[in-house]
Amino acid sequence: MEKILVIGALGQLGSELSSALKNIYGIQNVIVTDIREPEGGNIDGPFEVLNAMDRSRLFEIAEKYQITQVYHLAAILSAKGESDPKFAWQLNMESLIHVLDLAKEKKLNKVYWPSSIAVFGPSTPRENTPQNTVMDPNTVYGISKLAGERWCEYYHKKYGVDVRSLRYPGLIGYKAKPGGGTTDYAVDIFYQALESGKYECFLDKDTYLPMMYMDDAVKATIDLMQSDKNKIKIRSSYNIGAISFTPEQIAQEIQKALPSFKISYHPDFRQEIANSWPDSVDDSEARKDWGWQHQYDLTKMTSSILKGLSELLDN
Ligand code: AKB
Repeated sequence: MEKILVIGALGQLGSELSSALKNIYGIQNVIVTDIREPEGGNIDGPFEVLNAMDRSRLFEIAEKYQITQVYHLAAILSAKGESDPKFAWQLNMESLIHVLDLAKEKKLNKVYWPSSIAVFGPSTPRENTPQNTVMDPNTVYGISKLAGERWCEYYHKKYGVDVRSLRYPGLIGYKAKPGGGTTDYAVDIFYQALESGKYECFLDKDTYLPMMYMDDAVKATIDLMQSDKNKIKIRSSYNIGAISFTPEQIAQEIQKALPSFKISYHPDFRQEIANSWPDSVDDSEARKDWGWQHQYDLTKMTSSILKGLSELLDN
C-alpha cells in the first residue's frame, strides 16, 4: 500500500494533483501538506502544516504516516523569485535536498519533483528546444531548477533514488490560482475575461511560449510516476510539451465565446524573462520512453476553462 506525501499541496498544481492522487490511491493514503492551513479549514483526508525547509518536521511526518512516495511541489516561481533571489534559492534548493535525503535514508519507493522550461535561457535554441542543449537560465528560479535537475540525477546515480521529473511549460488551470510565475497571465486572463470583460497583459501581444492545460499536466505527472522504472531513461528532467501560443492568440480564442472581451498590453519586467524562454520544446524522449501524449489544444482548453470557471464563479 502506497502512502503518498504531497508538499505544497494547496498550490496551483498541488491542489489538482492531490485530488487525482486521492482518486487513485484513496483519500487516507494521500497526506497533503502546505506552509499554510487550507482556507475555510476543511480538506478531505490527512493534512499537516509543513514548511518545506524544515527538515526535522519533514522526517517526522514521513515517519508518522510511513510515507513511501513524495511529490515535492513547493517552490518560488520565476517572477516572485527575482524580488528575493537568495530566499528563492534557499527554499528551492534546501527543500529538494531534504526530500532527496529522506528518499535515500528511508528507502522511499519514488520521488516526484517538477522542473521547468525556466532551465533554458537566452542562448538556448528557441524552437523545438532539444532535451540536451545550451542551458543558461537568467532567473534564480531557473538556476535553482537547473541545479535541482543535476541533484536529482546525482541521487539517482549515486544512491539509487527513484526520482522522476518533468520540465513543465506554463501550466493553465482555473481551480487554484498560480502565484509569482511569468506564464500566470494565461490564467489571470480567464478570470478577468469573465469578471470584468477586459484584461491588461503584462507580456507583449506576440510573446510566444510553451503552455499546457492542467488536466494534461496532471496526466503527464501520473503517467510518468506510474511508468515502469526501466522506461525512465532521463533522471534529470524530461522536456514535456503540449501547445504554444501568444497573448493575442489566447485573447482571440476567448473572444470567440466572449466577443466583447478586450485585451491591452503593458509589458513589465516579466517580458525579459519570457523572452529568454523557448517557443516550443522537443518532447520526443517523453513520447518514446513512457508514451506521453497531450490531449488539449488551445481551442479545447479555452472552452473547458470558460465553462468550468463560469460555474465556479457562479457558485
Ligand atoms: C513560471 O512562469 O515561473 C512557471 C514556470 C514556467 O515554471 N509557470
